[in-house]
Amino acid sequence: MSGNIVSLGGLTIGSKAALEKAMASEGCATTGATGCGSKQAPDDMDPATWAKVKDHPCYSEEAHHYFARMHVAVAPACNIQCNYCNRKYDCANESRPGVVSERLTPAEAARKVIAVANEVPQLSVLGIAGPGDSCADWKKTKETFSRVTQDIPDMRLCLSSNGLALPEHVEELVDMNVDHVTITINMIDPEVGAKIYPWIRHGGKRYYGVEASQILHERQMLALDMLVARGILVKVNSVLIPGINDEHLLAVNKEVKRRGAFLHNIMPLISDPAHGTHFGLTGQRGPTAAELQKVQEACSGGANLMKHCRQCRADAVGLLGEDRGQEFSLDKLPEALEYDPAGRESYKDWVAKEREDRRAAAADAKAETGATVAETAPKLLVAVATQGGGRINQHFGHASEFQVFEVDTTGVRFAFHRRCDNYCVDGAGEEGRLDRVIATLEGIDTVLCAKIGDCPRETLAEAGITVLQDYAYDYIETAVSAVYRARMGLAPAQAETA
Ligand code: CLF
Ligand code: SF4
Repeated sequence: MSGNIVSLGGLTIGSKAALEKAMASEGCATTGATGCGSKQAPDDMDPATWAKVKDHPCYSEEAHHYFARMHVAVAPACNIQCNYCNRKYDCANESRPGVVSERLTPAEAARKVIAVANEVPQLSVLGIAGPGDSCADWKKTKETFSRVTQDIPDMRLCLSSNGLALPEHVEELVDMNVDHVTITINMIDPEVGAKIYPWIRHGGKRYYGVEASQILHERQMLALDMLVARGILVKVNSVLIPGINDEHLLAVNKEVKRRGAFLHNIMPLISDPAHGTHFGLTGQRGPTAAELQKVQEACSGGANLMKHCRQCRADAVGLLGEDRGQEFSLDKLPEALEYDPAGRESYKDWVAKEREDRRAAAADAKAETGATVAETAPKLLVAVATQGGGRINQHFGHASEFQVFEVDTTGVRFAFHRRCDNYCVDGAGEEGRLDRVIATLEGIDTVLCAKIGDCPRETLAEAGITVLQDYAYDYIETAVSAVYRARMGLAPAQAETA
């Protein structure tokens, strides 16, 4: 168990006091001092790549425990039609459809970014991810990025695009120091594409069917090649559409790996008639969790897979899985705002130290597990309630998602997340919700949380799920390893107290 017990639960809005308290407990200065802890790359990554991903919550699973992103919806126009999109709602490339976003001018967006940066020290990335296409509405995207970097030079810029207009803007992206670009690539075969894209608009002309998808495919591959050649990290998003591209995504994975994509994020189609999309209205369903997992397993060994995507809204604010956009709607922002860098700078230094400590703890736990457990020991799935920081720091009843880790003799790995309605409402548990949480946790052996009451713990035990609060505020990897050793009978089990 780690000796450094710090909860990041309070490190959110109005949190400078909490930040100082957390950092003081780590023995760090609170005034933005540098050099507090190691900033070295992990063993399996070169330092240049690490410098780009270490504070990007989407490009590094580890970083998503510490850093937040925000999206601004500034570019509503689009140059293609996807059968899963209705632009009255959000862009389904990077966001959950079904909720209308607040559209912003570039000046409004820049003001909002300052407001969030002053209140959320975890903020590291500004993304433009719909509704619409960031490159089809290029002037607004470019103006937003240049306004923000004038105010906050260290803000990482990230954009998402369908790729059609992307090749025209690669040089400007390089000039603006954009080093993360996502292209949504759902096919490399235009016959498959024709089932996803009814039309595109390119060079002032509209194209339909297979011809449209052929052009889109060529432009996507060109964009990918150009970005990789310029050293920009490319994440490829693919929407998994059962019966249309499920088997085909293996070929997509191989091709984007061959061309140098950094990550491949296979996302489930979200389809509902209420969204008014072609797929929603014609009954095209999304994949089950098992179908998604099957495709991801088929792709293992190819391009690195992103598994911690939360399919964020186009106006999302906060850590992945968190949605704090409503706290920063335009009507709540002051007219004049000045950026104060102190909170973000101090936080970055604190994370560097915390990260080094967590890594050392995880390595110790891995060594201990590998040394003591038989080679044939089975795999376990352990769900954790966390508010970030890589620690078990959330009460069971407050969790609206659980991060699930798989553990075996080779170590602890993030596997997937499961969402649910939180069990506690206004301080009291709701029976109906507990049933749904239990259904959400199907297949999970153990849940780790900071606190749980007797009643829900016993109900979960009857459903075959052990809940432990003994590892409250420990690092996730350390705790999951300890649970594993206990389950395998090779270490003393923790008492299951409530
Ligand atoms: Fe936004 Fe996308 Fe940049 Fe991340 S989201 S533009 S790369 S900063 Fe991240 Fe959200 Fe998944 Fe996107 S979790 S939907 S992958
Ligand atoms: Fe909709 Fe995005 Fe597709 Fe354009 S690229 S049609 S905004 S999902």
